[in-house]
Formats: sequence, C-alpha cells, structure tokens
Amino acid sequence: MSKWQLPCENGKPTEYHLGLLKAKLAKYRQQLLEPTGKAGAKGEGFDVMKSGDARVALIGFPSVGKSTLLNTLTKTHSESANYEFTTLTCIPGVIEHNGANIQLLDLPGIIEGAAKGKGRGRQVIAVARTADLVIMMLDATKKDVQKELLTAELESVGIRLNRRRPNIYYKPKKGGGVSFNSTLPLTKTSEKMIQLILHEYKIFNAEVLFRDDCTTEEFIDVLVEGRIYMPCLYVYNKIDQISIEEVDRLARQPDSLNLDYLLDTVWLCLALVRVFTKKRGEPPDFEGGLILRSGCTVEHVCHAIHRTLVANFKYALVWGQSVKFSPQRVGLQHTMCHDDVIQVVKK
Ligand SMILES: Nc1nc2c(ncn2[C@@H]2O[C@H](COP(=O)(O)OP(=O)(O)OP(=O)(O)O)[C@@H](O)[C@H]2O)c(=O)[nH]1
Ligand SMILES: [Mg+2]
Repeated sequence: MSKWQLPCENGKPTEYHLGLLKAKLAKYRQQLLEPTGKAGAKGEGFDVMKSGDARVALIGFPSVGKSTLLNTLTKTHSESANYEFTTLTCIPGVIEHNGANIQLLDLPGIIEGAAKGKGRGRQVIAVARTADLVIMMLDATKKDVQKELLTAELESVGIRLNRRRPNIYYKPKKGGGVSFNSTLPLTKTSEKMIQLILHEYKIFNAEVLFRDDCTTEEFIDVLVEGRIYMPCLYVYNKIDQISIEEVDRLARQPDSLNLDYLLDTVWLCLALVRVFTKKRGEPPDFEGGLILRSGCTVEHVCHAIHRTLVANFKYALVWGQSVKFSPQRVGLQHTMCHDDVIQVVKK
C-alpha cells in the first residue's frame, strides 16, 4: 500500500480511519482559530460595544440586501448600493420591539473561504460568534446553494446553527482510565471509535456517557472547546424579483419568513420575556417593562429591579400566564411568563 492510500477494508477506507481524520481536522482547525496573542490576532472582530437586551448579526453574501434591512428596521442608516462590498465594517442599529432594545449588526458580505480569512470573513465570523441570533440573508433570485455555503463557513469555525448541544456527558479525570457508557444502543459511532479519538487528543482518563445516539462528529464537538450553538433565521430577500411560483416554493420551506412577522420570530428565537412591575395600590408600570430571558424566575426579576431586593424578599404576587389564579402568591423559584405582572412584597 502506498503511503497516500487509506487503510482499507474491502476496498473502502475504514470507518475508524475516517473518524480519526475528522478528529485531527477539528484539532487543527481549533489551533488555527486560537488567537496568536499579537495585535491583529486572527480571531479579532470589529470593535462594537454590546448594547441592549440581545444581539442579532446579519450574515450573507455581498449585495443580498443586509444594509437595506437594517435601514428598514432601525433608525440607523447604513450605506446600501448595487455593488458588492458596500458595507466594509460593522454598523450597529437598534430594533425596538415589545419594549426591548435589540441590537442589529449590519456586517460586510462574506464569501466562500471567509473562515480562512478571505475578504473580511474572519472578523465578520468573530462578531457572529458574539451574537444571540444569526439572521442569514439569502437572495431569492440566486440558488439554494448559498445557504449551504454560508452554513459550511460558519460550521468550519465551530458555529452550529439551529442544533442542540449533543447530549453527551464528558469529564476529563486525573486517573482511572477511560470509562465509557451509553444509556441506549449506539448506531452512529462506537466505543472503539471514541477510545481512538480520545487517544488522538491524548486523553487517557475520562468519563464519557452518551445519553443520545450521537455521531462521531458530535462527540468531537463536545471534546473541542469553543463550540457555539446558535439559533439562525433564514430570510429571503428580493422576492419582488422572482416569479410567484418561486415565491410559493420558498414560502413552503419550513424556515421561510416574511418581514411582517420577522420581528415576532426574532423575539421568539431570542427567547425574550417582558415582565411588568407593580407597586402596591398602583396600576402596573406598562411603560417600563423588564426584559429577561425565557425561563427566568422571580429571583431573576428581583435582581433586575435591585441587587439587594432578594435579601429582603418575603413573597411576590403575580398576575398573568404563569399562574393559575391572578394574583397568586409565589416564591423566588417561580418561573415567569411573557407579559406577566409582578408585585414584590418585602420583609
Ligand atoms: N429588487 C430588490 N432589490 C433590493 C431589495 N433589497 C435590497 N435591494 C437592492 O440590492 C442592492 C444591495 O443592497 P444592500 O443593502 O447594499 O446589500 P448588502 O447585503 O448590505 O451588501 P454589502 O454591504 O455589499 O454586503 C441595493 O441596490 C438595494 O437597493 C429587495 O427586496 N428587492
Ligand atoms: Mg451592506
């Protein structure tokens, strides 16, 4: 066998060899991404202050209409024109929705090879990593392949779009070797494969527990640090340019949107919740709602009101969807719903 050939089983490269190659690839990519420490480090993004309640990044090829969308949704103006690379830096705007300030970032267009540093790709991707949501803008007049290309660019730098973190428990240990377990039969990888990959990473002591039928790639994602799991919305622009049949085809795709409810969908994806506070004997303060994350508890609300409030907390009265009776007396662990009203009673 020449050294350029993969070890074979029945003429096919062995599964284990492929798994190892994937692990090696992930390792080298990771090393490439790590900043070199010097000024102009590879991972550096555009310097834009994070502000507001959440951050949304606009990603797309040049001239798909990213700046036009920013100009439509926010009071900020970003140059838009019919030539490519009109936008050369990161322009932040603010969307006001349901009383929340959502930071929308207009970014330069990215092209194939962006992750390797083509164009301003690296900086754009570094900013995307800091966002809570990515809006991928696609030109309806162009082919569907743009979506795959952009997804591949983001994948190659560890950004996983619309995917859950793999349900694998992994803990490096000081000694005792590798203990491997799974709560169900594994069909997409095997203990031997995992052992080989751990070996490749020079990890000889660890506990691994598969709670789902995950793939080898998903295990590598758990092993390699810095993976980001981010919601992504696909927005098709320039639909005025295509035939009604084509619009119909796009609209039937499960993740297609129109501008009317783009904002509502952004809100849902960001999992934001607005809670109104109320003083005793007064109407709720509908002007100044607090913006929190979905799943927030009364304790989170108290922290958002004042940092000393939890220490003086006796109980709270809540009106709205999170309670059976309005009002209902609840404790610090109670989970709030969107548009609930809360009155905190101090000791
Ligand atoms: N027909 C049509 N043209 C659009 C639409 N949205 C934007 N455009 C035009 O497309 C061109 C590019 O728009 P931009 O907003 O500058 O695109 P961009 O994605 O910000 O481009 P870069 O900054 O170069 O990456 C402009 O001439 C816009 O007027 C749309 O919905 N329909
Ligand atoms: Mg632009």
